[in-house]
Amino acid sequence: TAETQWWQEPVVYQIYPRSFNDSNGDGIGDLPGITEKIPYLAKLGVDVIWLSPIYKSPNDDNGYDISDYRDIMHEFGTMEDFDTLLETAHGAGIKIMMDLVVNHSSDEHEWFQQAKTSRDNKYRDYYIWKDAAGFTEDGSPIPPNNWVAAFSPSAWEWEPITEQFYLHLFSVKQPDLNWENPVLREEVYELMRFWLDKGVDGFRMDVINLISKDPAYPDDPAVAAGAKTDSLGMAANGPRVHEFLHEMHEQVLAHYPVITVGETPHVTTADGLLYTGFDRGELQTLFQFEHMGVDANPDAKLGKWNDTRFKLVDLKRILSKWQDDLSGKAWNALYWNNHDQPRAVSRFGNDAPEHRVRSAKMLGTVLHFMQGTPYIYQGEELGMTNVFFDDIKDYNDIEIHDSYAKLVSSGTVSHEDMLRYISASGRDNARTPVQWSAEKNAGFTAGEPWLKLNPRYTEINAEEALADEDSVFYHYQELIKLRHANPVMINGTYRLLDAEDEQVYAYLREGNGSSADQTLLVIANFTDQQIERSYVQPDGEQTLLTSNYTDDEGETLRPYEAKVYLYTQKEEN
Ligand code: TEU
Ligand code: CA
Repeated sequence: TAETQWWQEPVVYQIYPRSFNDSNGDGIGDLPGITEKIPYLAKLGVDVIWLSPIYKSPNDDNGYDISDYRDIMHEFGTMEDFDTLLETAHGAGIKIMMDLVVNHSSDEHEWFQQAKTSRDNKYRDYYIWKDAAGFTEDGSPIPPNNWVAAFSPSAWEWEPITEQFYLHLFSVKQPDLNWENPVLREEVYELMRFWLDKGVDGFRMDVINLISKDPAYPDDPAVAAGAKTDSLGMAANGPRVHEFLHEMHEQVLAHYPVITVGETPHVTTADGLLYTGFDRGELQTLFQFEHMGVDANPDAKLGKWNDTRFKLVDLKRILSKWQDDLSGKAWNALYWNNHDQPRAVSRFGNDAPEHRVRSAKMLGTVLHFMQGTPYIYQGEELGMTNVFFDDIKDYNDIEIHDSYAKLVSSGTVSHEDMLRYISASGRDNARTPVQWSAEKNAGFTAGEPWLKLNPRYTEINAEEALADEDSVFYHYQELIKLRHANPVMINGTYRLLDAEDEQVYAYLREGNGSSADQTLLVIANFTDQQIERSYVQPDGEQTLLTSNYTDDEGETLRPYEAKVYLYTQKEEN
């Protein structure tokens, strides 16, 4: 529809608290550290913060393994610190979305501690238990199927007290919750109400499309063929997932003015419409992963581990499919990166000193003018870059270490190649601390940072960006202001131009409803070359709305040039 809803308007900023800002010198970012930076975020102009998990956790997967959903991770502070953060953010007109991680809990959660003690414990059915498929000659239990976990070899772990396996799609310390159990589902709804009643404004839902598993637990054919790095796809979009999400909506979400986004690997646009269709009563938006796979390794055994560059034609095809297929029916979440992905400027732009700022602005422009809710990942507004560590021990991420073990120790990939792949694709690229200044440790901490800084902080940091009117920061500030002032950025219909152009991403946004008299033409040169392009001009009076150069050379596009024209038609008499 042409009329948009309030939740379609905001720009969201993701914070990975561990790496954002350390207030007490223990080397770990924390809640008071975030509160300190609310003025910085207000200056940038974002409307909403998505906080990666801040709940109590043994940090096997940095907070994505929760041991108490109603308590704060002690490294991050106290519930009082959280209340102060929420109040300060609200005072600055910024909403807060929490990360809801309920496909699995930590094995240190009270529920699991109880569940594993006996088969008739009242929490037993909160998790997924299966008998061994049999026993080897030496008496080792054989798992119920061949699924591979994201962060360990098998998705099944033998639990010796009760002699059954439990399912964990991620690490052994992240047992999957059993959504077939209505009592578990009510626990989840209750904890959601707990945070909403506190005043939080919404949820980003971790791997929420994995919560319903096929009760037959069939083998993963790709694993059997020796061509798979994990079996998440086997659990994606399961038989009861829409029933569960609809129930969650009825029980909880419909009763609060919330913003929701589901993290949903392995979805097509057809699946996406089922999760986010305006009339479905499930989720508002989702993070699809197709464009994150655009530079995956052609060798399926290696999955995401690769260091070759994407092709622009593929990227345009994927993003345009999502724009077109959801148009008028559902709403996209737009992102170039997050805490699981390499840095956008290194991956899709060019992080060489002479191109970094220009290409980072170019990427921001391309994303913010598409239809959907733009997400900015901390440091993206500074043009932060990927990092290279030559010692594997300098990396912290459980996925990096697990993949290293799976691929290098088995002889599939050499140590040198894997280090290059990690530097191009690893999650720690996103997790090095935010670079606030050129001072020691980039002003992130007065102590020893939990993860090494990116050595480029002396040149790339917030203090420098705030002092330079041509910085990436001010371009993002402008993009957000433009969105707030131009409804066509929100409700205009997207149309890709020249799908086969390998160098330029160009598209139109054609006005609707309140913006019916407006058209946007977005043109972005993804290369370091000067090239010539011409486009059919839409009707109306032309103004240059934004550019990452100070002047306009018409059909000449300079390296990484990105510009947007607005065409306004005079009212008819
Ligand atoms: O990520 C889910 C997910 O699909 C990951 O496997 C992701 O694809 C991978 O990290 C990219 O290489 C979510 C969280 O965002 C991630 O941080 C957690 O580790 C994971 O769930 C488990 O909670
Ligand atoms: Ca701290």
